[in-house]
Amino acid sequence: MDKLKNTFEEKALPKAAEIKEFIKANADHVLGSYNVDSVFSGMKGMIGLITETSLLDAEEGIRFRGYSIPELREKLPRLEGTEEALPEGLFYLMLVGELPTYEDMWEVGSNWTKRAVVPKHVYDVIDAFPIATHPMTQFSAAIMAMQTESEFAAAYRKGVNKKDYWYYTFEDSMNLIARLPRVAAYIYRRTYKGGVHIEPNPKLDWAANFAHMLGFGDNEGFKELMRLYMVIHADHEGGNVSAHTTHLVGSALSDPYLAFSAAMNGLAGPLHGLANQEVIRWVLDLQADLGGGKPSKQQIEEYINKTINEGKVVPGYGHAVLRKTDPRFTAQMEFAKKHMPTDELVNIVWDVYDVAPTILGNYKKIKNPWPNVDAHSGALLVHYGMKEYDFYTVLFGVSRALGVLASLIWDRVLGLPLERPKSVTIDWLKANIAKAKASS
Ligand code: CMX
Repeated sequence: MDKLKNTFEEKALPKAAEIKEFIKANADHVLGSYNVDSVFSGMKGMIGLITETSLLDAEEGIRFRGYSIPELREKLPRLEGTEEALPEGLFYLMLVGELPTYEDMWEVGSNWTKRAVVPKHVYDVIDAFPIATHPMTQFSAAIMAMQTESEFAAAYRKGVNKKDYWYYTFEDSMNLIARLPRVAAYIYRRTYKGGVHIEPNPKLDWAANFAHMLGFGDNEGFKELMRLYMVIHADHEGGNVSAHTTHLVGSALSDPYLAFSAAMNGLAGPLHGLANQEVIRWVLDLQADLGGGKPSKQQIEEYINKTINEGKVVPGYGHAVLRKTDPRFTAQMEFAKKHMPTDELVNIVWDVYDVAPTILGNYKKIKNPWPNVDAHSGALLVHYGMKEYDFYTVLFGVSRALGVLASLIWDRVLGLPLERPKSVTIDWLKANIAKAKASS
């Protein structure tokens, strides 16, 4: 068994036993109450999930196993001569629950390098799509094509004991994470670079190797950006669409490939991960509207109002949980201030940030007028030459695998059950309310 799997087993199995005792002892503890509005608000704020890897606070933002993004950027191990923490270390932290040593982080990386072999038929499936197919559609289908490799599905078919589910979920999750950069880079090079592909470089860390396979191997700035990008997009507790979908589909004991592909279909929605491409499209449309150049703050204000008056959303702003500037936005802003402070597109993003919260705040229905993670990421990518914005959500997806698959392994260790919330009809609701009123 590999070192990470051993470490995980040592930590997770006693923890699972402890949690079972905790559930038994506290089963009657009331957590909250909900009303008709909660049911019609997409279940926002209703506690219904357990996710160990991260926790989101509306004011402060995300904490991964208790560590905020600035703390992670300081405490997670990094390579000599570089400044950004490596996603390998974040994965270790989310899975094991403790900060990794440099060696722990390194072991995760070499483990993924060994597993990063994509079967040929996966490339054939991608190549069967018309070239103009959206990269997220190609990505989701490629993950489905990899399902032929599922060790969980094979073990289940042979009748594996449920106490060993986690073992095979771990194998599938590690294989998937190892292979996703290769698949994503293949889609990028096929779609935008004439099908000229670049072999992996096993000497590089996971994010830098991804940058290399995308075609940015000579660009140290882009490699640093990929390290940061892969860390900050990895997890956002359990209720967001991609994390929740992984958990929900996985709860039917669908294997990690089936669950993660489904999650990517949710990430491909414009209210979730697709917002990162929509932000750049929105800024370019704004510039085109004005005949090019850098818009003034007043022109940005007018364009925000125009967008809302046309019944559309301003992409990159608002959040279902957050009520302040997303620290993932701030981390990218700090990166940009260091590496590209005079970039025009980056400066437009900052000008939007200067004016949008006040204008959006004037629309009383908008609960959060502040920027989310997607408001900044595209401008950084454009700076380094990745201008094909339809591809951006695939980058988000590769990173998101780290958090949601670490969580899926925990789901199987904890033996979490099939998810099956109750639904009712509106007639049922009316009758229920009428009955309550009659008896009061
Ligand atoms: N622009 C215009 N209107 C917005 C808005 C925005 N950025 N954010 C919210 N609103 C509107 C909603 O569309 C909704 O309008 P209706 O009542 O007419 O339907 C109203 O304000 C209330 O919405 P809310 O309670 O504030 O926000 P929700 O929790 O329903 O939705 C989110 C959250 C992110 C989908 C929403 O803010 C939005 O659409 N933002 C733009 C898209 C975006 O950036 N998504 C990425 C989120 C981060 C991620 O998952 O990657």
